This record gives sequence, C-alpha cells and structure tokens, in this order.
Amino acid sequence: MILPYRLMGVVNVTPDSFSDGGSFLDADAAIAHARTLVAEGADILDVGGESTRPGAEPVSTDEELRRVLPVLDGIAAVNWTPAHPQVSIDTSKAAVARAAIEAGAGIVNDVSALRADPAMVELLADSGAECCLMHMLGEPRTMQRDPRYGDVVDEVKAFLEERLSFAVHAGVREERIMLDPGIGFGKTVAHNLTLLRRLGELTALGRPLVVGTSRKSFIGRVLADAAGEAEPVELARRLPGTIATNVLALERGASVFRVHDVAPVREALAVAAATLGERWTARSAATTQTS
Ligand code: HH2
Repeated sequence: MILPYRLMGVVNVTPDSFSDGGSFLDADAAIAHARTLVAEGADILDVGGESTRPGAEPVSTDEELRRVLPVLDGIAAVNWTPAHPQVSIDTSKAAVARAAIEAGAGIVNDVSALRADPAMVELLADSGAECCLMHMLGEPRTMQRDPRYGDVVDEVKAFLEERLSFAVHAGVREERIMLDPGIGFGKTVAHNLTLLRRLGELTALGRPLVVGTSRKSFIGRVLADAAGEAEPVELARRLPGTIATNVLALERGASVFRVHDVAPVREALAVAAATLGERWTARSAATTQTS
C-alpha cells in the first residue's frame, strides 16, 4: 500500500554520529542494518558518511566516499522483495552525491541546502535526482553557539523559499524537491519546539516536508526539565519523545520522517494516521512522492 507519507531510515556510516556513531562503520554491519530498517518498514534508506552533530569536524571527500560507497554498492546488490527501497545520500559534497547516484541513490539529502558546494545544484539538475533541502543556521562545528532568530518559523520559511527558488531557477525540477526545517541545526530547544508546533505554516511552500527529530537532544532536554534532572536524558530514553514529535509532525503536514527506530515510529504513525482520517491514509502518492 502506498501511504501519503514515507519513512526514511538512518544508516550512519560514521565513527562519530551523535546517537549511533561507530555502530555501522563496517560496511557489512551497515548493510545488515539497512536490511533491518527495510524489514521494519523503511521506504527510504538515508546513507551518510559525515556526522553533522553539533561540534562535528568536517571529513574529506575521499574519506566520505570510502565510508559510503561499499554500503551503497551492497544495498544495490541486495535482492529486495517485494520492492527496492529508495536510497538517499546524506551529503553536502557534489562528488560524493555524484558517486552515490552512480551507485543507485535516487535522493540527495543536502543539509546545507546547496550552499556548501556550488557544483551540487548542477548535478541535481542534470541527474534528475530528488533532493531534500534543509535549513541550518551556521555550520555543524558552531551552529549551537547561541542561535538567534526574530521569528524562527518565518525565517526558516523564508530561507526554504529562497533555496527552492534558487534550485528551480538553476534547472532542478520543483517536483523533485523536498524541504526540511532542520530540527536541531542551529536551534535552541524553544526554536525546535516552535518549529514543530507551527510546522503547518511550512506546508504553504507547496513541497513535501521532511522532519528529523529522532533521538535529538531537545527531546532529552525537555524530559530532563520535566523530571527536574540537570542533564538531557540519555539516548535510550528518547524514543517516546521521537514518536510524539513525529506523530504531531504528521498531523501538521510532514510527509517524510527521518528516524533511527523505524518499526515503532511506523506503527505510531499508522495508528495516528488512521485516527486522523482519510487525508492521512488515502492510498495516493500525491502528497509525498516527488515525480
Ligand atoms: N539530521 C541529521 C542528519 N541529517 N538530514 C535531514 N534532512 N534532516 C535532519 O533532521 C537530519 C539530517 C542528524 O542526525 P544523525 O544522522 O543521526 O546524526 P549525525 O549527523 O551525528 O550523523
């Protein structure tokens, strides 16, 4: 059944990702993890070879390629039944994206929204790959140092509108573009919560919305505040908050959910969608699939 939303499972081939760094650095472990995510119901596999956690140091193109290519090749070689998942490459480098597309990736998830590498937009226009353009204030190394906005939703919306227009004018087909408010990327806890509360305002941009709240530290901080604890609660306790935020994002119009824990989020979204009614359960691809 084609639902009006898709689950994007995270395959981090990095030593330093904030929640699972080092777990899938070995290509075989990453490919096995990809199979598990698809068995749990992932529609898209988002493969990344560079952590974008706050404070992360950039990695070279060669190192990123060395990490992701064997995994992409391995995913391409699997005899997926009943259907091959879509493959997304989480990168801001055109050379990595180009090699990934050649290895079967159909989506480029660029957290810099085409600002990091001038060659990226041309690659997208020429290849016809789908893309996700995400908002980030600053860059990973420094983005959590006192981020400030006038109105966070208005500013994120204006940024995404400008990036969408930039991409379309450079020849990327609008129907191939998804947008993402970039939860946790240069945002305080309050900014993240406001963006999620008012996510519906971003649907006016007319493109599918991707959200990535999975296991992020704002969830740990909300829970710590509620429990009177000083430190953000640990990763293992962030699944209920991940589910809550994804369910609310579904209700507010998000249609692609980037998560580490596919099975529980998929089940939560299925029940939420059934409760919300026909618009969320219709067997149509119109609101989520790019074409
Ligand atoms: N979040 C992360 C990475 N890529 N891409 C999109 N489109 N949206 C997100 O919210 C997003 C993203 C961070 O999560 P993770 O990959 O688990 O961590 P790390 O960057 O440390 O590898």
